[in-house]
Amino acid sequence: MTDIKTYGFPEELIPPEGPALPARVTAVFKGRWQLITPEGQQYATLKTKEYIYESGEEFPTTGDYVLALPAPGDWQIVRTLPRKSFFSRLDGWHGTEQAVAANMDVVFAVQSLNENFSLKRLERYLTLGWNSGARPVVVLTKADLPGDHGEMLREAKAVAGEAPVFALSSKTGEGMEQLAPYLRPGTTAAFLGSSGVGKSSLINALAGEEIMSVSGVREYDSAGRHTTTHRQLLLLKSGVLVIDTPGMRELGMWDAGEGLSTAFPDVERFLGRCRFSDCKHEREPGCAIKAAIENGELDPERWESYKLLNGESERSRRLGAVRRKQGQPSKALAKSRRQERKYRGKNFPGEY
Ligand SMILES: Nc1nc2c(ncn2[C@@H]2O[C@H](COP(=O)(O)OP(=O)(O)OP(=O)(O)O)[C@@H](O)[C@H]2O)c(=O)[nH]1
Ligand SMILES: [Zn+2]
Repeated sequence: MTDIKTYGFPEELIPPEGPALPARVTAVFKGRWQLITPEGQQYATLKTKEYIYESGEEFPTTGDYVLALPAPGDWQIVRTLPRKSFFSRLDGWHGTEQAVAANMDVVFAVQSLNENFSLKRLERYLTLGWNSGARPVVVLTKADLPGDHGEMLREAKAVAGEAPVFALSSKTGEGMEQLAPYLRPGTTAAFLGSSGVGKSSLINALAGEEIMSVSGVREYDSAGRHTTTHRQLLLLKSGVLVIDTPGMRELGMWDAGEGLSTAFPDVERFLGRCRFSDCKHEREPGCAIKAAIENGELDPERWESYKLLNGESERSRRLGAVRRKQGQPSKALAKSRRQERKYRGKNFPGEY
């Protein structure tokens, strides 16, 4: 018997009785889902009636809590339970939103304290983090490298807003203890950051063992053989769950609306205050944004970042709308998205 609560499964989502059992998606392959269930690891497919014919159920992704019917071979997934948070990318071909990771509690926006340090990138990860519904935490890695990191730390804090900022080193372990409050057993964590900032090293440091390589997850079966069908959701010895899916590296600013407002409260407070409601904030008289920049109330750099990310978000939304017009079902999607937003407000018991 596996206690799936150790995999983060919230108590209140566990169905009172069968036949379907609660499970969490640990990896997604082509048409096949890897699950952790009360009966250990299982593989499953989607039950056609629920997912295709009635087409109301959102396709499960890594991290999803699902209900599945046990079977001698592949199990059958019958329900995707409401998501607490999720990352999605725009499926450019179908014009639909595709979830790539679900039910993260905390999202680490990772940057390194070297020449790759970029506030613009940090703002992007923070926006994605807030928009996912999880709690973003900024991690500045490689604090062991020589140099005065005070200025970078201050700059990061200035753009992070409500998100905490920590400098640490996976190599020496300095500063790692600051993450403890965000990494209680049963917590699901995801990591955003460009290649080389030290995400894998950080995960290894948290795991206390080498589970990640630069090329991705290294996992071995009980006989010590390398397994190719690796997990994308890992349970660390500490009880923390780590999500690392290929799709997370392709996140765009798809529908970043809510995340932008949370990541840029300093910009948002001037929006909607211009004389003309369709103000482009360029040369119009009575522009509140321009006035705020001129009198020093709004940092022009922040405005530039906001414009860039907002523009990206609008473009992908428009692309999605066009594609949907060409005959893609979107009602169910919009509905489930609304339900999820509602559900998100609720914290799981025992959570910070
Ligand atoms: N000095 C120092 N080097 C580090 C630290 N963390 C990671 N590195 C080095 O930075 C390089 C990249 O680290 P990775 O952990 O592979 O980075 P990543 O973000 O996972 O990169 P991708 O797998 O390409 O996404 C490696 O050479 C690490 O040894 C640290 O805390 N201090
Ligand atoms: Zn304006």
